[in-house]
Amino acid sequence: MVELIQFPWSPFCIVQRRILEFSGTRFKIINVPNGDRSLVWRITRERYYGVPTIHDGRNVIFETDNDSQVIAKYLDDKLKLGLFPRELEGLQSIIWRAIENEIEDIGFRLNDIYWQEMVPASDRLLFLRHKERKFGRGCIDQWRSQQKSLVAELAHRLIPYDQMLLDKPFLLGDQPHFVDFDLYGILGNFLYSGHYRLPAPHARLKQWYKQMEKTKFEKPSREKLRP
Ligand SMILES: N[C@@H](CCC(=O)N[C@@H](CS)C(=O)NCC(=O)O)C(=O)O
Repeated sequence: MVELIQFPWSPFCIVQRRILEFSGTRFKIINVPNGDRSLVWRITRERYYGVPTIHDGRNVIFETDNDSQVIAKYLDDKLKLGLFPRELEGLQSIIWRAIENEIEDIGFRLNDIYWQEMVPASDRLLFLRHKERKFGRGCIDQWRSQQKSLVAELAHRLIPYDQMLLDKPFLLGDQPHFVDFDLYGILGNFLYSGHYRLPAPHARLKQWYKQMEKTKFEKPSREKLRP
């Protein structure tokens, strides 16, 4: 069975979790503390410490760089979900880079403001140290003081995604593709604390998000007919 090694509020983990739920396959979630990646370190034979990581029988799958989508492509190939159709090659890469840079960069800061509500006490020291080593001492207080302007900037950066939904239910057509799951995960992280809502003017995006929460994979009808 596929095992997803994660922590629950991680944007990139929410992406893979939703793809697995969407697929209908049975899978197991293994939560690790943000501050203790020893399980990932061990199963990747000391090659990776990030999450998400997938353990599937003899296979251990992890990303190779910031813009790779090794895990999603592995799941797509294994479960035949059609999330990376050939005709969208290139276009999806441009969109997922924008999502994972411009949207994620604000969403995670806004969620991290409420870090004490989600990080267990036993993991708080390492969590804070990790953040402050990466973003500077007092970074979370700084994000808190910028909260209003960060929310406004996020709403602004989401405009093109709302526009993409003007005449179709998903970002690139009538069915969800990888970029839908990517944006869903990144927004799922922003919304994780429960202190935010999607910006009110983005009514289409709100509707799409509701749909993405529950959408289930349907096999193409040709395959259904096969014996
Ligand atoms: N591009 C990677 C990024 C994964 C990533 O940044 N994961 C974070 C958690 S959200 C992580 O584990 N970073 C390494 C660290 O925290 O030390 C992906 O899509 O999986």
